[in-house]
Amino acid sequence: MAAIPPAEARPRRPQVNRIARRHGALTDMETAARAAYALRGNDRGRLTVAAPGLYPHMWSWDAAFIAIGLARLSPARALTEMETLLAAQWRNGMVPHIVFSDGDASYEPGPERWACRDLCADAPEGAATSGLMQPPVHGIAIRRILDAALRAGPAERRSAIERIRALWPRLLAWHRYLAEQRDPEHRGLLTIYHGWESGLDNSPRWDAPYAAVVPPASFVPFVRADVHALDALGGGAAQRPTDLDYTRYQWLIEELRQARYDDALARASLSFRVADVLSSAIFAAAAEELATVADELALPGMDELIGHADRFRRGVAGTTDGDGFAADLDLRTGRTLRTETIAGFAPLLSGGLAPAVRRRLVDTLFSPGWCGHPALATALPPSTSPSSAAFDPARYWRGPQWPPMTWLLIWGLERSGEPESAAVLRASALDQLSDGLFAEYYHPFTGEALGARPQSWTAAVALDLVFSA
Ligand code: 9WN
Repeated sequence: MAAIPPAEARPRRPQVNRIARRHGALTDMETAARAAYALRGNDRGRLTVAAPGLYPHMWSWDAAFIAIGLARLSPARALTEMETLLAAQWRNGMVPHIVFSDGDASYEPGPERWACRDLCADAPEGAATSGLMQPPVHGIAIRRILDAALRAGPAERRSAIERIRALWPRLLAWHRYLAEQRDPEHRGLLTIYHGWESGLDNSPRWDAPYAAVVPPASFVPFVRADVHALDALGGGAAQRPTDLDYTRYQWLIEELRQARYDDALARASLSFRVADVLSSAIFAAAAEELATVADELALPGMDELIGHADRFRRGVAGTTDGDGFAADLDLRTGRTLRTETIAGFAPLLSGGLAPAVRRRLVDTLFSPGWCGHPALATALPPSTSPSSAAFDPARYWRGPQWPPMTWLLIWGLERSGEPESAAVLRASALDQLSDGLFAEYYHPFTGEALGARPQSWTAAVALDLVFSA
């Protein structure tokens, strides 16, 4: 039996304002059953749409979280999700941020606006895709699917291992693309060309770089579809990025089209280029997870994956302040972007902090600026700290709580030797999800469900949290 470490070496139990389960809340098993039902409803056969209405297609990092949840029900179906996504991989290795499903033209920008196949020989032949990427959570998903398959019967295990072997060249090509094209200067930080690539689209992280994205007067923005889709749920404009944000998003797509989705041209010409610390931490963690898969299944590329994990772990740690809180970098101006957003906790995913610094970062996570804020309905990290001037409790990534972000932090705390803190967050997360609505995001003070619902990745992380408790 392992020796019990001395008290001072043990992680301290965070002091947070725990709340009892609300009246009428579902039990964990009821939450899981409803989550499975929601995922089934969003399943279109070989892909799960991110959410009906607002997001009727497959999104890259959503698909990874969805696979993590599906692995609890069926490793085989979880692998189908990854296979569909990776079948749409570009020839240069990029995994696109949207894979368009047939028959729904309601989302803007749709395939015609991206025009990837017309503009770039790297775009795939099959499904239409966008021309951006999203955070590389996929390696984490593959590890979780393999773990689930190893707990299953021999036939299911064998089949899952064969399918992971078949996906392996695509997974390696994806990681190589990220390491080579998105970090050509070996900073250990991934470059992104659009806020959408960060997955945290309108986070205050990007306010300064977006201020420099100025569409020409001749640019005519297309009509937004997102606000109308949310109106049906009683949400609408107040919960989404502003029109000014959207015009900038659309203009950046135009700039990318002009660069014909060529990485070298994009790096040289785009008016938005930042090093994204959260995506970089996810990349380090995913590379490490894939390296363990390579090791166990005797697959190629293990040293390369370990090399990427080391490089990006150091890159992320290199952006931190004295308390381990991480920052992004504006590559156009060379300025460090220190914002009070959830991305600051990136090192809890990638590791590499000295234990005392990591402890201070965990203390920050549970402090009144974050999970310990007295007005929170559920003690979970908001996307932006309520003490930040940029905090907006109902607007997209500027304040609400996002269940997949909570999941990532729980996962990161567990793997970085902070299991007690992870357990506290897990209990709060299950409490939030016991409304059974699986909202895209939650109002941190009222606990109100916001955005699209049922959002597939929310249902997926609910399933995983119930079964990993
Ligand atoms: C643009 C699907 C996606 C998530 C992103 C989230 C939102 C899209 C949008 O929805 O982005 O990619 O139209 O707002 O910000 O993280 O992957 O759920």
